[in-house]
Amino acid sequence: MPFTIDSARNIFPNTLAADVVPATIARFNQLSAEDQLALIWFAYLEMGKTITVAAPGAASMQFAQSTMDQIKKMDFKEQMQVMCDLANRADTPICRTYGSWSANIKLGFWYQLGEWMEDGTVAPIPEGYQLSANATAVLNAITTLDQGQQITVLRNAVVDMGFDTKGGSKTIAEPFVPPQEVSKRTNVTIEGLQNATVTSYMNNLNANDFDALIELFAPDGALQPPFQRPIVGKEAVLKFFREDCQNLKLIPERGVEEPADDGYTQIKVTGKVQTPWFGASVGMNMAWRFLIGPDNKIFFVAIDLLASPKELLNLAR
Ligand code: ECH
Ligand code: GLY
Ligand code: GLY
Repeated sequence: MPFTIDSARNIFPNTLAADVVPATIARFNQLSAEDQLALIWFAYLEMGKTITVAAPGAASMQFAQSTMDQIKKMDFKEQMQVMCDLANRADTPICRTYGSWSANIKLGFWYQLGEWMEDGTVAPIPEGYQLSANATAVLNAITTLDQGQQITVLRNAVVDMGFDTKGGSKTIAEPFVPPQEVSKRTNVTIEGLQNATVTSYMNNLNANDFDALIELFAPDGALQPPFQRPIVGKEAVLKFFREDCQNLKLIPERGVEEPADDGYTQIKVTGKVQTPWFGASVGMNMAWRFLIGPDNKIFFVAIDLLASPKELLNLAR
């Protein structure tokens, strides 16, 4: 039976992903806009005690500048309205502009607003604001997660805000970064695995060499980011790499390779991933599940955020 994208999604079914992340987001989405903003504010302050944004310049903000200038000029009431509109996903011009930004630009926008909320340029969360009982429960749930899961909840909350024009218009993403010079590249080693396609995948992604990276994929190949549907086809995957995958650091640790049906090979790798936002201070526990065709091209790869560090040792089928 030949593989389909749907059947490929089920390789290594014992992999335990951090389903607590989408579950928490679902509970978060039930809250009022005011509670959502205050909850993130409190969560962000709490997390700030142990981790800090390493690279606020992880996003280049020139595309958000005019929106941020616009917000800066508003009075507190209007500013709070804009923030609530974003949380409510209202159909307003600012929410539409926000909806057209890549994930990193959305994160950089809120990073800037957070600074301004702190220094009094933008309306703060009212002093003594009382979270509802449900919001308090969600905040408590977030504090029990590991750091990689916490930053994923925050990222997903931010990415979901604003008004999504449903792929109508082009995404506004950061400028292209040139791939790293070949002489400066690092090479990963993966305990228990020697597979040239997988090693090149890791090395090219670490070097921002997306043109070389995409050539490892089959024309109808797919990539499934954590908690998302697969992105299918080389063109769409390349767009995703360019818009959302700059300056990541993949640190694979161990892997296993075994034959699958029809001359395919299935490979599972576990290890850490760092985002440019937090650098080495947050290592996310991840798995990659590859299905590679007889032509050695990637037919499918799923990237999962793992439920616990114990899962790093789980290479069972
Ligand atoms: C304030 C209060 C009002 C409301 C808001 C506020 C601001 C919040 C801010 C939040 C900032 C959050 C940040 C989160 C960053 C998270 C980044 C993550 C990155 C994960 C990347 C991964 C990559 C995996 C991949 C691999 C591949 O092999 C293929 C590609 C890919 C406080 C003002 C909102 C400022 C900065 C979680 C896992 C490994 C799939 C990409
Ligand atoms: N959180 C992984 C991604 O969608 O980029
Ligand atoms: N997915 C890119 C980043 O947030 O680091």
